[in-house]
This record gives sequence, C-alpha cells and structure tokens, in this order.
Amino acid sequence: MAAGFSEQFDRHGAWRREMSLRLQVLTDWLHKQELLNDAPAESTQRLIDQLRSDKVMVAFVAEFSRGKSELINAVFFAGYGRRIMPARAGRTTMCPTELGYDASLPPCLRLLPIESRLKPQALLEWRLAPEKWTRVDLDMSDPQQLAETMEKVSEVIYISKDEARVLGFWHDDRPDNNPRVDATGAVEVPRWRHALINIAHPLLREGLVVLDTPGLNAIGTEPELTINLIPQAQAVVFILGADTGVTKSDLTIWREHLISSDESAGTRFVVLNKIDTLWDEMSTAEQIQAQIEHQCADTAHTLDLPAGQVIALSAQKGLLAKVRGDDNLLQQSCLPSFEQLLGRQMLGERQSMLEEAIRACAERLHADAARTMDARQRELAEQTQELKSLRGKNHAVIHQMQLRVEQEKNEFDRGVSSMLAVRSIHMKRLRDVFKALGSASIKKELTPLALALREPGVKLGIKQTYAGGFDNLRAVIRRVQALNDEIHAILTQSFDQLNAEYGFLLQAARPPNMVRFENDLTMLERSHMQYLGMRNMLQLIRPEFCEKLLRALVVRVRSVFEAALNDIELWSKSCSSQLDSQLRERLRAYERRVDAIQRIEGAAGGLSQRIREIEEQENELAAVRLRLDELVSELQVSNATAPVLSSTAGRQTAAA
Ligand SMILES: Nc1nc2c(ncn2[C@@H]2O[C@H](COP(=O)(O)OP(=O)(O)OP(=O)(O)O)[C@@H](O)[C@H]2O)c(=O)[nH]1
Ligand SMILES: [Mg+2]
Repeated sequence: MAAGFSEQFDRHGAWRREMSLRLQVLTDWLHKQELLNDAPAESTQRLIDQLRSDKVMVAFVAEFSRGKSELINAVFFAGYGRRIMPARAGRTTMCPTELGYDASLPPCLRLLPIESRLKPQALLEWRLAPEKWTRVDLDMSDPQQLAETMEKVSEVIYISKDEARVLGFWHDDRPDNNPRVDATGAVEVPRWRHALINIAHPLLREGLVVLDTPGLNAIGTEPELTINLIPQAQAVVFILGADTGVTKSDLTIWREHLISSDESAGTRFVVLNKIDTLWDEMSTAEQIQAQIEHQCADTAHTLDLPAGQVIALSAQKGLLAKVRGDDNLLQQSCLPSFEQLLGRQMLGERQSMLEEAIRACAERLHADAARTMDARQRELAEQTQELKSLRGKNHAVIHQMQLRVEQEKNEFDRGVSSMLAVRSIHMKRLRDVFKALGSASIKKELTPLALALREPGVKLGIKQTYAGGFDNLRAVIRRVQALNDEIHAILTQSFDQLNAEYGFLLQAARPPNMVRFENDLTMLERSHMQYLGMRNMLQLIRPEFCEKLLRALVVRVRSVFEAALNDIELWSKSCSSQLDSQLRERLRAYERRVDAIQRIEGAAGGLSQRIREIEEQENELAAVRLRLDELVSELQVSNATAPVLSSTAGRQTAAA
C-alpha cells in the first residue's frame, strides 16, 4: 500500500535531517582545511537551519460544518483515540487555529482576545507579544483534558451591536451575513481572534503547521487571514459536502480565499466530504460510486480545476476507522488516497525546492574551495621553481633572492590599499540598495495609497491607486536590480584588473535575481484585489478596516523587501570575502617563501629537503581535492535528476 501522509512526512523529515547533517560535515571539513569563507559559511548555515526547521503549512478552508476540523482530526490526531479538535454540527471553530510546534514552549494553547482587533497592529506583530495572549497549558498524557481545552476555540461572547460593528462583525448594509442576535439583542461573536496550539505531535515536530479556519462570517473582517496567512500556505484544502456539492456560500469562500491562477501559489485540493451520507442501502455500490464520480466531475468543472485535484472521502468514517483499527472502513472512507495525494504533491514540491537549494549551495562551496586550492597549488609550483633555481648557488645569490621576495611583498602591501578602494565604492552603492529597500522607502511609495485609504467615505478609484502603489514598489525592486548590476560591473572590472596584476583568481558572482520578489509583490497585489473584489469593497468605508488593510499590506511588503535585502547582503559579502581570502592566502605565501629561503641560507643542505616538503604539500592538496569531490557528491546522491556537479570546474579556471 502506498504511504499515507504521516509516513511521507516522516520520510521527508528524515531526508531533511540527513541532508543538513551532510552539509554540516562538508562545512566543518572545509573550515578545518581553511577553505571556507565567511559569506558562504553564513548562507550554508541558513540552509542547514532551514533544513532542520523547515515549516510546511496546510490550511483547511471551507464554509462552516463542512468537516474541516473533523478531517484534521482524522489525518493528524487519530492516534489519540478520540476527537481532539472540536467538531460538531453548527458553527464550531470560531477563530483561526494554528497547530504547530515550538520547542521553547511547553505544550499549550494560546489565545489572542478578540478585542485586540481594536488596535491597529497586524497579527504578525501580535505574535511577537506573547504576554498579550492567554495561555493554557496542555496535559499531553490526557486526551480528555486535551480535547476539553481545545473547546476554547469555539468560545463566543455576547456584545452590543455597536461593539460588534466596531469589531467588524456587524454590517448594516449586509444584514443576511450578520451573526446571531439573542433575545436581549446581544450579538454573538468569537471570544478569540486567533489560537496557537503548541504540541509535540510527531508531524508538527517535523515542521508541519496546520491551519484550521472558521466558516464564513465567523471571521468577520480579518483581512490578514485572506491576504497573508492562506496565500502563504504550501497547500490549501477546500472542503465541500458530497451531498450538496458547491453551494452559493461555498463559492463565495472559494472566490474570496482561494481562487488564484498564480503558479507560485501553494497546491490546492478540493475535498468532497461526507461521502458516507451517500452510502444508502437501497442503491448498489456501483450506483453510489457513479454518483460520487458525478459529483467530483461536476465540482471540478464548477471550480475550474483538474479532476485529479478533487477527492471524495468521509473524514468521520476515516477517523472512526483509524481509532477502531478497521481497515475495511478505512479503505471505504477513501481517507488514505487523500493523504497520499497531499503528501506526494505538497512534500514533493517542497523537497524539489530544497534539493535545488542544496545543489546550488554545494556548487558554490565547491567552486570557492577549488579556487582557493588552485591558488595554493600555483604558489607551491612557483616555490618549487624558485627553490630549484637556487640549486648550486652561493650565499650571495640566495641572499639576493630573499631581498627580492621581500621587495615583492612590500610592493604587494602597497597595492593592497588600492584594492580596498573598490570596496568603498561597493559599500556606497550597497547603502543605496539598503535605503531603497528600507521601511522609509516603503512608506514613501505607499503614501498615495495610504492617503486614499484614509480619505473618508466611498473610495472610488481605489483599485487604480492600489495598482499605482504596487507599480511603485515593483519599480523599487527593478531599481535595486539595476544597482546590483552596477555593483557587479564595478566588482568585475576591478577583479579583472587584480587578476591581471597580481595573478588572483577572483570572480564576482552574479547578483541575485530580483524577479522573484517582483513576482511576490504581484501575487500580493492579486490577493488584495481579489479580496476587495469580493464583498469587502464596501467595508472600505470603515476607517479601522482601511487602517488594518494598510497595516497588513505594509507588514507583507516589508517581509518581501527584507528577503530581497538578505539575498543581496549575502551575495555582496560573498564577493568581498573572496577578495579577503585571496589576500590572506597571498600574504601567507610570501611569509612561507621568505621563511624557506631563510632556512636554506642557514643550512645549505636544506634545499632538497625543502623541495621534498613542497612535493608532500602538493600531494596533500590533491588528497584534499578528492575528499572535497567525495563530500560534495554525497549531497547529490538522493537527487538523481539534478545535473551532476562538475568537479573540475575550479581547475579549469586555473588552467585557463
Ligand atoms: N456523516 C459525516 N459527518 C461528518 C463528516 N465529517 C464531518 N462530519 C460532521 O460534520 C459536522 C461538522 O464538522 P466540523 O469538523 O466541525 O466542521 P467544520 O468545517 O470544522 O465547521 P466549523 O468549525 O463550524 O467551521 C460534525 O458533526 C462532524 O462530525 C463525514 O465525513 N461524514
Ligand atoms: Mg471546525
């Protein structure tokens, strides 16, 4: 039988650990051989950290009572022998609930009070303020206590209509969407705005994050969920009832949260849940199957999806089957096929992305080390030449030679200061890049949008203003790309000059491609447009809503710009550290040469001995090269599709 989600996730986790270990072995070894520069060391460490703690989010989105929480129970928590996430008829999950693992905290449930909505801070900012959350610790050995505590995510409070209006739950213009009102006129709203569950479940420990969401309206206006959280999930599971198919409110949710043709968006799945309600004793198995297939095809058509992305199942029977260990029922529930698909697509994509990052990293480390070794090898060869030319020469000649090397070294020292001039130009341009990607710049580019959003009343033409704001931001990214190219040109020119003058093997790496960040902005723009295109356009009348929308936007733009900045910083560091390391090597070589000549001067017999020593060093260097190829190829083993790394790349450069 094909592996279920848990097994696939475990395997993926084991692979990540294995790869991070191999990378660690490689960098430790390079460090010991003095072949590791600071910048590549830093970027490799980041990759190692990412491999160790990579987060993968699956979001469950649907209208209320479609079985989101039940499906989460069935896939992830059947091992507890009971329901852990509350799942029952009617509205149950009242606030977005994230399940994950953070080793620095005890098992707990943390809840952000709904009143936090009165403040402008974005959810991302609230996450950084743990004291504002209510924490309830969990007893993992007691499934009952666990399930009882989880009930908190369904808690509601009763408030006045005015309060509900301010919190974004009550809209006079859309009465049919308003929450329940009790006999006293009080409005029922969620007690919590967001819940974070921290448990050491094996899958969560491996980096899985599960997002359970409430149905339509229970969220009220929480733009961040739609704009920031769901679009960042690696997989989104949209759930429908197999008996009803796509209803009007399902379609609203689909359009508002999920529709997006963006290929960079995570994998989408549609689940037709509750197929057990179609299991009726008056129909044959074939008739039921035909009915289910018809519903799947119909759904795929309505939602404009490939048929393979729609899966019919029964979450409830799947959970029951797992708890009882009933294999027949489990197969009947079709839960296993969903788990396989989820694992295959989501983890498969994740893994290829990481494999590509490992391949690129290994290639860079290899090229850097090879370059340094080439320089070492050449110096050894020169030394041998120099020493051989001393054979049979008298003291005076040897002394002369020593003076010459010392003079050469002094000239080199003087040259070094001119080399450093390039660095100040480089740094100046880099400061321009930092400025362009800083907070003040974001604020400036979004000023027209902020002003338009803060205008009172109906916001005509807001879409154009949005588009203008995003155009500005994209222009910033393009400007930064141009600055990077300029830095690259300056470095290439001065590196070429240094190579010609001092025989260095410097090569300025290509600057990081900024297109990815431009695309991120476009995706962000699309999610805002989509969100506003829906029922939310009218909400723009409310200043708090606009403020929140703007805040959520700025937070995300900042994270895109910061990511760009990080890439640029690493690239720039890797260029300067190359220069540093070759300077260092060269100075060391001078010292060795002076030292060798001095020793020969002291004892004439030392010459052959010294030449032999150098030969030994050359042999050692060859062994180091072999070991490097070996360690790098170990990073490629499980990756048969990636192009095989050319282990001679560095040497070819040297020969040229
Ligand atoms: N018959 C049947 N009932 C199911 C199935 N899956 C879920 N249910 C039931 O449907 C009801 C709603 O399920 P939930 O998991 O709470 O639904 P939800 O989508 O999380 O709903 P909200 O939290 O309110 O947004 C519960 O009573 C479940 O037991 C299924 O496959 N078959
Ligand atoms: Mg629920």
